[in-house]
Parts: sequence; C-alpha cells; structure tokens
Amino acid sequence: MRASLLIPTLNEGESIAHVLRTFREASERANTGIFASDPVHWEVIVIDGASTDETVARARAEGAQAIVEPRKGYGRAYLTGFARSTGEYLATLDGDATYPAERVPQLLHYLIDQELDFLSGDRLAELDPKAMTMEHRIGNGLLNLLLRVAFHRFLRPVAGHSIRDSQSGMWVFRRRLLERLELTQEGMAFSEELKLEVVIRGFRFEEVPVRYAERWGRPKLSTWRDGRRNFSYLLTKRLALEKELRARARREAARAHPSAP
Ligand SMILES: Nc1nc2c(ncn2[C@@H]2O[C@H](COP(=O)(O)OP(=O)(O)OP(=O)(O)O)[C@@H](O)[C@H]2O)c(=O)[nH]1
Ligand SMILES: [Mg+2]
Repeated sequence: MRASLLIPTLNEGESIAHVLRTFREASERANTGIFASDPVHWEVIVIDGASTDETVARARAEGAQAIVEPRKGYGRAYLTGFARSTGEYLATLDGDATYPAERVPQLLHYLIDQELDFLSGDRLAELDPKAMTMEHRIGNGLLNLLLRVAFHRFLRPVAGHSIRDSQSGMWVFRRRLLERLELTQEGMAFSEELKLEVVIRGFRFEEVPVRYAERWGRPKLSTWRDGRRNFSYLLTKRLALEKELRARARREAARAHPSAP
C-alpha cells in the first residue's frame, strides 16, 4: 500500500529532522506490527516555502523529498503537495513538532479499519494550555463557534453536529476525495475549507483527540491577520452556499411545475 506524508515548512530547521525521525521510527514499527500483512510504502514530502534556514537540507538528509514552493501560503503549499504526491492515502502535519508524528500510522490504520474518508486530529480535547497562546485559544474558540452556528445544517451527519477543532492541521484521508473537493484557499483558511468541503460533500469525517505540544522555532502565523481572514472566509463560504442552495431549489421547483411563471 502506498501513502504520502506531506509537511509544509517555513523556516522549521530546528524541528524538521526530529519530526521526520519520529515519523520514520513509528512507520517502521507499524510495518512490522499493525501493517505487517500489507506494509505501507511511505513517500515523505516536505513542501518548503523558500526557507532561509537549514530546513530543506535537513529534510533531505533525513531521506524526505523537499519541494520548494516559493509562492506564499499554507494552503498553497498543500495544493502543490497534493498535486506532487502519489499515495493512495495522504497524511499531513506541521514541521514545528507540535503534532504527534508517531501517531500517523495508527491513524491511517484506524481510517482504513473504520472505512472512514477523512480523519482530523482534535487538539482541543486534551489541550495542554502551554501549547497554545491565550490569543490562539480565543481565536480558535471564536472560529469554531462561528463554524458551528453558520454551518449547523451541513454538520448534522458529523458526531456532535460540529467540527470541534476547525483549525487543526493533522489529517489522514483518501486521495480520491480530492477530485470532489473545491479547494481555493491559499492561506491559513485552507484548513477549515478542507474540512468543510469534506463534510458538505457527504464524506465520512471523524475527529480523533491528539496531543498538541508547544511549537519549536518562531511562529509563522499572524494571529489577528490570519484570524480575520479565516473569519471572513467562513462568512463568504456560507453566503455562497446559501446562493447555491436557493438556485438548486428554484431549478427543482421549475422541474416540478414547468408551467409556473
Ligand atoms: N510552505 C509553506 N509553509 C508554511 C507557510 N506558512 C506556514 N507554513 C508551515 O505550515 C505549518 C503551519 O504553520 P504554523 O506557523 O505552525 O501555524 P499554526 O500551527 O497555526 O501556529 P503555531 O501555533 O504558531 O504553530 C508549519 O510547518 C509552517 O512552517 C508558507 O507560506 N509556506
Ligand atoms: Mg504549528
């Protein structure tokens, strides 16, 4: 079985080798354990936003492929990474050692075993308050609340009728989903767009609690700028969906009563 691990990086030279090593050890263990009957051949791709530190050299020294994507943005990096990867299954996490890289094989196993389409790590279920600044916790809380209120009718099939951690960047999913998703966001709003698209299009989505640790290296996120953009993305997406639903309802009504004005 073939799978791809994708990691976007921007100056994560301090942590990238640690993340890649942690993942490699776990995947080797899993290939003689839970995946012994069908070992996973992992393609590991770092999508680097033209870092000025040692990120690319360190990633390559650990045996990862490193693609340089000079166009800015977290979402841009993933769009490029998705297009360049070949695995039947895709997994993602940050390069800053915040997500538990050692859990990727186990999450893949769970996705396959439970016949799910998309798994997302939920950082908030067991959050160590040191791992996220107060601003990030407030921002995440507000974005999750807006998402729950604005999209509640689309979230009915999801456990708890909500996405608990809309901003999480640790996912494991089936590549075939990508053909059906409309992904437009090149910045941080990519994370919520991806999850919403998965749910709205009716795929089987589940969140699993994951440990989230304090990041290594300097933050790349601009709390207020990215928070504002994510907020306005959610509102724009909701209005666009409303228009689409109304147009569909009009088309259906016209089909049912062809002579009506
Ligand atoms: N290629 C690329 N990677 C990026 C870009 N911006 C951020 N990243 C990487 O994307 C991942 C997520 O960004 P972070 O800065 O960790 O964002 P965050 O996890 O929301 O915020 P923190 O809590 O500060 O970690 C990290 O591995 C970054 O290095 C970019 O413009 N291009
Ligand atoms: Mg991070």
